[in-house]
Amino acid sequence: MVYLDHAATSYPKPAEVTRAVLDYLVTAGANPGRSGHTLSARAARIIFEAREAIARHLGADDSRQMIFTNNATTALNLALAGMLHSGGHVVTTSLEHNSVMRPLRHLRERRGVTVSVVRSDSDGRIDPEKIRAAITPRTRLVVVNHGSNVIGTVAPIPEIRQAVGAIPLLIDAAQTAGAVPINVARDAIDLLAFTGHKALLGPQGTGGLYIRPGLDLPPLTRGGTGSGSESDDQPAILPDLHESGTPNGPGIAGLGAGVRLLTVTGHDAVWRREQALLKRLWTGLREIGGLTLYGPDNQLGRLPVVSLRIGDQAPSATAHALDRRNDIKVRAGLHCAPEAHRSLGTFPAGTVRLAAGYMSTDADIDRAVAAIREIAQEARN
Ligand code: ALA
Repeated sequence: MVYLDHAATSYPKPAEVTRAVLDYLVTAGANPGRSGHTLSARAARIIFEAREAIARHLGADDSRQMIFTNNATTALNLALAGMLHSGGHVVTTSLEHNSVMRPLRHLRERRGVTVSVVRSDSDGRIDPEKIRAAITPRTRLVVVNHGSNVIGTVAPIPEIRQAVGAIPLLIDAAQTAGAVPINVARDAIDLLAFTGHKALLGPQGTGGLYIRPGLDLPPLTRGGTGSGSESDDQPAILPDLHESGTPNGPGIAGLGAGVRLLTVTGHDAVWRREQALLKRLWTGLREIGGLTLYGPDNQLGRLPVVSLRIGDQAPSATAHALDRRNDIKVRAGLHCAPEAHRSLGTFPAGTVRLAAGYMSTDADIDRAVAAIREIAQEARN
């Protein structure tokens, strides 16, 4: 089996991650931060250590600024609803996932938020100057996808930060946290949403939001936190303000193990490996006749995520053939990012997406290239 669907979720998880989930369930499965007993304290300790690990990995000075959520979608909803709760104008890009587009549509209809969508070029690149030009005196937030889940292009965060000036900047790092070096302090990022189950190698049902110190963000949910229980006011301290209800302890334990593994490996080593995988994949695919590859024709600075089409074959038919004949797992269609496909000119059928991950092997790439070559040859005959 060849798994090239890492942009949807990384698989399989490293042994360290599965072991940490199991360890938590077996040795610390009490409710963290609620009961005072030793088992509860052990669970709380594991969650604290995971929070510290992710804060260090993403460059946050204080781990209390790192809020755990169920996924990147919840983190994005929290950030968008909080920043735009009393209306205003938001600038975003055509590369955004529905986890940004749908909450923004809701906020437009229910809160009168106005939305400017800066379109990428046909290679999926965003011009920071176009973002600057879209800002108005009413702009409350700029939301930018860090790495495209459709074609892997990576947005130039420092240039975008400079272009937006003092306007708060929300980065959707669903595809990049764990894959592309990120430093929220150095890049002056105000809010950064991430998922735990992709390049950070953690279990599904994990993710989070980094919130810049001093940024006032009302919570999306309110409830029990194990702190300040005498009051029916939500505690104002972080992370409690945004973390009501029992957390996903086993998942967060696994996420902590995934992040620690990446930290030991090193940001640069992970990024170099992903670049090597991309180069191998792109170089192999571009030799195949009858194939359309999307995105810039170079292998620099992109995630190992490649979108393609074989002639006029339906992307779903190609993905089905890869799965049934070659046991190769990829994702076809719109990848929950219809505007990105409009920018690429691949709406509504979408593309076939091959998404490698840090743990993909050269042999995985070679088998996928050979299988696509065979399907493309058949399609031509
Ligand atoms: N957003 C994920 C993907 O791109 C699920 O497949």
